[in-house]
Formats: sequence, structure tokens, C-alpha cells
Amino acid sequence: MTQTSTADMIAARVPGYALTRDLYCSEQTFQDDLENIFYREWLFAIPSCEVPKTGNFATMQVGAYPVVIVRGADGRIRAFHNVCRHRGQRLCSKANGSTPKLVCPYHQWTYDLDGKLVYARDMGDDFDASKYGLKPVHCIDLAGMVFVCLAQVPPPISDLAPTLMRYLAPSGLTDAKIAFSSTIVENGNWKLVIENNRECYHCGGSHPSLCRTYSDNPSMTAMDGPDSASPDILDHWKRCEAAGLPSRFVNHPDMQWRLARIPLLNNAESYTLSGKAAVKRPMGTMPFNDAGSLLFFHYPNTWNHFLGDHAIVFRVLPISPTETQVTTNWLVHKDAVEGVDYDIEDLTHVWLHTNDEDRQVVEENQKGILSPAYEPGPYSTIQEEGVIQFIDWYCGTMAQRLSPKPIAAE
Ligand code: 3BY
Ligand code: FES
Ligand code: FE
Repeated sequence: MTQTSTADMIAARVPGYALTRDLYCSEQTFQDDLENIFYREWLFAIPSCEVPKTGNFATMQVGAYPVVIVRGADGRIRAFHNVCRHRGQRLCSKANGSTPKLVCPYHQWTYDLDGKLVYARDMGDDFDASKYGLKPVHCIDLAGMVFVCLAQVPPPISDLAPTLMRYLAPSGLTDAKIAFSSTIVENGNWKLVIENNRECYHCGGSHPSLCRTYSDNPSMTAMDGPDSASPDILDHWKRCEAAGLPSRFVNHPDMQWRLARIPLLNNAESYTLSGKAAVKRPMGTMPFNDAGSLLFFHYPNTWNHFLGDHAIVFRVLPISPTETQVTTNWLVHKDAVEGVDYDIEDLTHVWLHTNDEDRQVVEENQKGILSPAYEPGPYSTIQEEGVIQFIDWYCGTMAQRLSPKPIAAE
């Protein structure tokens, strides 16, 4: 029996409905997702404060590609394929580290932090080291969020870059440090992880601690534009923008990304059980403590919350059709002192629980979808507009990239 292609399954999908089982869990669609989305789009990699000093590095695995991100002697952050140019050893195996040069553990070929090969023992007189520098990966630091792209020619980032930098500037990500980091594996397809994040239909039933401060009003996660917001959000934007904080809803025309600053419930300052700030030392230049949360998502792999006292950045990487890695970093001002300015348990409680609650719903969702009895059901246009937008973006992008290229006219 021949398998229906991903392109055919996408062509046959019913808009406004969840995807079919194979689009969520077949090996073939997983490979198509890697090749057409994850190997082609800009991906959120790390907050720049994960590599604050020369020689600091971080690694990540994007499908089949190991990548290393390193800060050079010139202060610039670069990304490379984490693969030695000798016989292909993975260069850095640790998630994070610090090194004056990148030394291959196999035969010690040694690369400068800018990727140049500077030492290779006994390779003979005619060996030309300049031909064996590390292969670069496109890398850009946007006001403290580092994105990478594996494509030869990346899609334009110019539509996002100036807006994101303007919105992020008051959050002070460039003067931050990582207070806490968590990496979990969710046993569900990456699209189920993103779908779940794009709605708050499930929040009341799943997130008791988040719901103390985060409104599950659907207009928080999906807005059709700056004028569709409710009066309280419009008031919030007015107040924030008058104080110099970019806040209004702004999005990419096809909804690949969106920024908006939303108020928290009851003028809460942060995602804590009490609603009070978790960190005494504020981040950036927030004019008041109840500026709410700046929400930023970028498909396919990140959503984020930037608050007055801390920021939480999320990275999603697919591992297999039914496994997804989710990394969460809690950022605070770089001079904030643990135990004095903040307590880790207070800072991380709500989102560690929220992540675990989301993991459970994603895993149960995946289990149900694996049943032969599964049939895609309709999304709520009131509650799940954000999911509809994500799935439309995914299907539109895939359809365009998987479609047979027109044959030149004879
Ligand atoms: O992190 C988020 O942006 C989403 C919004 C709704 C559910 N989740 C909390
Ligand atoms: Fe790296 Fe040999 S594989 S030095
Ligand atoms: Fe959730």
C-alpha cells in the first residue's frame, strides 16, 4: 500500500479542523516538517545571556543537525555546524561550556572561536587549513534573543528584526542572566506542543497556578489586529505606550509571529502565586511594575513572556514524530542575587507547574490521536483562533514548499 504524501494530506485537510493522525505522527511527515520547516526557518536558539563571555558556548540539535553557538573574542555570537572538518566528530558534546578554542575530542583539530582551523597535527606540508574552517550556520542576535537558520538562503528576518528589537529593548535582555533552566521531553508531536500553547481553552481546566495571574480570555492569545482588543487591553496599551513601552499588537501578515503586551489579572506584577514580583531588582527600564507581560511567539519554535521583573523564554525542538524537547529559561537582571533579590522556588513555581501540566495534556492528546478511532474535530473559533492561525500557517507553508515545481514551458 503506498502512503499518501504529506502534500496530498495537506491538500485534503478540512480548514478549521485538527489535522489527521498521519500529519501529526507519521515518520514521513516528520521528515517533511524537518526539511521544509525546521531546516528552512529562523529558529530561536538561546538568549544571548546564555553565552555572556568570550568562549562561552551552547549546543542544540535541530533534527539531524548538531549546532554550536559560541561568543567570539570580538564579542560576536556565531553559530556553526557542530561537526569537525577532519572525520566528522561532533565537536562539543555538552549542552553548555566555556573554552578558549574549539578542540575536537577525537584528534584535537583546533578551531578559533570564529570557526577558523588553527591547528591540525601531522597533516603534511600541502595541507591547506584555510579550507577546513567550521561550516557556519546563519545566526542573528535580536536584542538578546539569538536565532539561527540552517538554510543556505534564510527567509527574510528584516520584517521581524526592527520590531522585535524595539519591543524587547525596555526588557533589558542584554543585561540579564539565566536564573534557572529546564529542559523536558514531551511525548507528543511538535505541532501539538505549539497548538496547545496557542489557546487558553484548556487553561481553566489545567493551570490553577497560572490562572491566578494570567487571564484565559481568548483575546489574549489571538487578536485579529490592534483594534480587535477589548477595552481593558486598549487602556493598558495606552498607558504603557504613553510611558514609552511599545505594547500594541503587531504581527507578521501570515501570523508567523506576533507581539503584544497584555495586562495580568488584578494588576499582578508577575507570574507568582502571590502576584507580586519574584525579583526585587527589576529588568530593563520598565516604567511601572504592573506593565504585564509582553507576549512574543515565532513559528515554528518559540513563545515568550517578558515581565517587569523577569523573562521566560521557551524553545521547542522536534526529536521524533511523537517526542519534542521544550527548553525554558528564566532570565533576571544580571546583578540580581539569588537568595537576596529572588528565591528560585518563587520565581519558577508557576511555569514549572504550567509546563508540566501542558506536557500532560500534550501527551494525552498524542495518545488519543494515535488511536485508529481518532477523527479530527473542529476548533472553536471563539477560543482557538490562535490554533487555527498556526495550523493555517503550517499548512500554507508546507503546501507551498511541497508543491511540485512548475516545469518550464517548452
Ligand atoms: O504561554 C502562552 O502564551 C500561552 C497562552 C495561553 C496558554 N499559554 C499560557
Ligand atoms: Fe576531529 Fe579527527 S574528527 S580531529
Ligand atoms: Fe497550557
